[in-house]
Amino acid sequence: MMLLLNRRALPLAAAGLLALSFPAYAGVAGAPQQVAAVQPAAITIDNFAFGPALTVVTPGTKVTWTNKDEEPHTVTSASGGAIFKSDALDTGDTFSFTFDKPGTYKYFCSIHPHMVGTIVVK
Ligand SMILES: [Cu+2]
Repeated sequence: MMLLLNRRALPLAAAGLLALSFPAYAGVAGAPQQVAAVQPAAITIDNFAFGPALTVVTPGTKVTWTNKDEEPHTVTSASGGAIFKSDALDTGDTFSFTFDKPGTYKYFCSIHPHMVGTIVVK
């Protein structure tokens, strides 16, 4: 194993040790090429409702819906062109979509169309 620690690997090992010693620097040492990480967003489906009903995210955000209801639900884009459309999600199932373009994206449950939500990307 020591034979694999060549000149390229040593700085990485040192960076790992630095990250362990100084947790605040862990993100910098772990992903030096990443300028700004976009936080994923989570939406819960429960009691026949999307929560939160309105979610504001920055471009590039991956939004994940989780069905915590006992009923199947879908996440279906109401905007023109059906930008995203999940299958029926059973209890515990998830659906994810990454929103790259700014805009307002309304969606609903195709099984229970009174269930509506909005994603604003800006
Ligand atoms: Cu539903």
